Amino acid sequence: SLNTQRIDHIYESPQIKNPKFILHYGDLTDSMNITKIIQQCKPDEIYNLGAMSHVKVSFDTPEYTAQVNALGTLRILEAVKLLGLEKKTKIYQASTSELYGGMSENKNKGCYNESSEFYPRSPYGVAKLYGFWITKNYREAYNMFVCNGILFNHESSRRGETFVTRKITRAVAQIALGIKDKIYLGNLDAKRDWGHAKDYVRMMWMILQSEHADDWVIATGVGKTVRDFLVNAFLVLGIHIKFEGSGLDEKAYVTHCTKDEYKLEIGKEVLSIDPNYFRPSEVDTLIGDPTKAKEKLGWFPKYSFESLIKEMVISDVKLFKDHYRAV
Ligand code: G4F
Repeated sequence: SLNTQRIDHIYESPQIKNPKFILHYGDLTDSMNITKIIQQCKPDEIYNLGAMSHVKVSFDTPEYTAQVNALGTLRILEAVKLLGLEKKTKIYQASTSELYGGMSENKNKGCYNESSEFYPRSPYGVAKLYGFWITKNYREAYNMFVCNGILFNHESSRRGETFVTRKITRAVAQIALGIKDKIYLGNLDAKRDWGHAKDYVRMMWMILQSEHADDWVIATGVGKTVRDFLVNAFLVLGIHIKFEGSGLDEKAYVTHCTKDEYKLEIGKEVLSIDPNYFRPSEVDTLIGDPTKAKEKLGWFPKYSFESLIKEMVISDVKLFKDHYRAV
């Protein structure tokens, strides 16, 4: 991707003498390309965050998802081994809470740790399951320092616009500024454990600095619904809403506004349900238990659910204000 806007402030061109940050063209579906980059760089650490990461989209592109998320992981592991870098290069594999699948049959009933059973419910989750096990297998078979971080949902103002948190914070900012009428969402009752990406990325680094290679759950331990997220996002701007109706006919309306800057009409409809956003097999509840990370690595998240939402909404309000000022 040539979209570098999130890293332009730290990017140094290779023309600079001794640049600290260099970009390479890479593609996880291309073994030779991956092997060549690893051969050139001989890295101390690899963080494999590359994925087709949208769960809903994976139902439309299951084969591509497997190529990238499952075999892409194998390509990195095998390249490191083939190049004889097993003792030098540590690898972090971005595993995911989607491995658990949130099935009520699962004995952990929605609160998962490193010993919980896996039951992925999407092509994305199934492909990531291969990534998890092949990473563990290379650790056991070849004694490589390779680790899985089983990350629950992690968000920030840089989150992709089609994931539900950012979709909500962008829409709330647009509705409050009068740019958009309402938001369309799918399952409002899905429950997730949402943390801040900054906290989780710090933990990724800590995982590779730990004494032994292992697998780690990274989560806050707090579960909230999509509905909670929407209510809290409007509240950041002093907009109170109430829900009426049920199923596909559920709506949300403005009840009152407490900030002069964001006065919406009382009774304004701000949410409708769109069945297109439901998944063929939904993961209802995913809440993580990060006890091991806290006890063994001393990791604690610094952000709360509320502070995460506040940061995202304020950032999106600024984004749209700046945009409309510029045009
Ligand atoms: O924001 P989401 O699309 O994230 P999801 O599916 O939980 O996956 C994210 O987190 C995983 C765990 O860390 C990662 F592995 C994965 O790569 C990705 O980053 O959806 C969250 C929930 C779902 O239950 C979904 O059904 O929100 C529900 N939802 C309701 N309405 C919606 C919408 N999701 C999206 N994207 N768009 C909606 O309109």
